[in-house]
Amino acid sequence: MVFVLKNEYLAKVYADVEKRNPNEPEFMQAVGEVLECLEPVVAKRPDLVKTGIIERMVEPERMITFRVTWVDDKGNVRINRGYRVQFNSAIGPYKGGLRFHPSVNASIMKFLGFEQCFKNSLTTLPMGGGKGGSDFDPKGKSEAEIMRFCQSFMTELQRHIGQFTDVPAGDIGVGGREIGYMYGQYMRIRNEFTGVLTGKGLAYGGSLIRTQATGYGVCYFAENMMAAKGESFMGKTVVVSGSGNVAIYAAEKAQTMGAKVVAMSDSDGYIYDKDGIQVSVVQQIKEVERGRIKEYADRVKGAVYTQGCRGIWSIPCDVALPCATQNELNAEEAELLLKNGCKVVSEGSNMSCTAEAITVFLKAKILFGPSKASNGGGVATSGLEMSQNSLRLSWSAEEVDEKLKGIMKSIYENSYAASKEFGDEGNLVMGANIAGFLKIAEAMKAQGIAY
Ligand code: NDP
Ligand code: 2IT
Repeated sequence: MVFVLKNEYLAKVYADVEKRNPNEPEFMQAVGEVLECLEPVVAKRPDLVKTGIIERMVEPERMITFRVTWVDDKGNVRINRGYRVQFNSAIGPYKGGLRFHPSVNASIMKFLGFEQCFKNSLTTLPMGGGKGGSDFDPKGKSEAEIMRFCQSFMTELQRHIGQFTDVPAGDIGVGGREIGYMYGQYMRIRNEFTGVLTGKGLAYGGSLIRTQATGYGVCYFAENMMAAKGESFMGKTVVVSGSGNVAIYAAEKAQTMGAKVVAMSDSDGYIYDKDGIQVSVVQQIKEVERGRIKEYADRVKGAVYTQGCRGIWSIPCDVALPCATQNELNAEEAELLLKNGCKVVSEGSNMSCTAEAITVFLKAKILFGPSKASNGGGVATSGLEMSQNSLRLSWSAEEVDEKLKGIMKSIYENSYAASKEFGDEGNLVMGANIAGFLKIAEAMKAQGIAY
């Protein structure tokens, strides 16, 4: 265990979770980080200990796994496993993305669902936490195979979700295309037009800015951290890992705010463009052609491609925005970033940094935005999509963007304030965990325990 749990009660909670969830390293990592941050809360709030809030919070309210059967283009019957973890509904309907990636398993679903509760709480909107997905690998599948898989997945998922129960959205491997196919199947089966998914197309209930929201939010959060030190993105060199939905719009926004993004990646390797990445070229390759980042170097003069995605952290930068996947940045890579002058890290992917890497950044006292806080713009805008669906109205891009900016500012301020109140000013890992926790804890306490 890399976490230091001096408090006997918290150490016991951790040990019990570990016993009940063997071989789930990602889930234990997410739980360990939160428990470590809750030490000062436990000291101040014996009422929350007495009512078993923390033990209840680390156990999902419900976890559904199901078989997804589909037929590939050659007529073969294929089987995948589907998941929906409904983690906590104390402050609103379960809300969180769906991930389609071959690495998906119970541990990854539970870490994502657990963290989603705190993130959603921080957004200031009334949303509980959940996550889902499948070990289906979208790579190399035809359009028709993707459609059939999404339909089959929703045939089962539809019985567990609803606009007031559980509202899924996208994540790795699930974007506008997949949401469209799943929404179509939901309507076919249920015969109702309702805001049951977010990230929908604009023609059928989606919100402007939802596509951009996570990446934009990551930059707004970084800008809030920097503004407190009299700094901004202007003139900064930035490295963004990944080249999916979050990475693309983080890169675009960082450039708009005056920075130069010099590197991006996918799971095969990374590109370096000393003149500044042309985001429109990345969009053409990844969003339109669904190709590989390597192709950027074939199209843009002076750009260099290097095989192996982790090498991206060896590129000197002022600001690092990890936007690919969990544990994509370890302690050695964190040291390397610091050595090369990096002063700001804002996590776009969930749990981007290993626990050891976070320790390196916190010790160095650089500006570190933990994903629960820094990437909350995506789900926050999903919340705004839900509001628009309920109102039967659509807000303009400017209206949504202004609300998103305001929410990112609140997330920063509330996290900062909690870090100060609980004795480690500026430690936003602690601040975000505590601020996110307290709102859910108060709700759970008020709602009582079913004897
Ligand atoms: P996409 O599927 O659009 O893009 C994922 C990117 O990360 C791709 O470049 C992909 O490369 C890379 N990647 C995925 N898995 C791995 C891996 N195991 N190792 C190395 N690289 C990998 O997903 P998103 O952009 O939506 O999501 C990225 C991260 O942001 C995830 O952690 C997600 O949970 C988080 N997030 C997403 C939100 C959203 O609204 N979409 C909201 C908040 C957080 P390749 O193509 O080679 O697989
Ligand atoms: O991790 C996340 O916050 C997301 N994938 C977005 C969830 C959502 O419901 O918009």
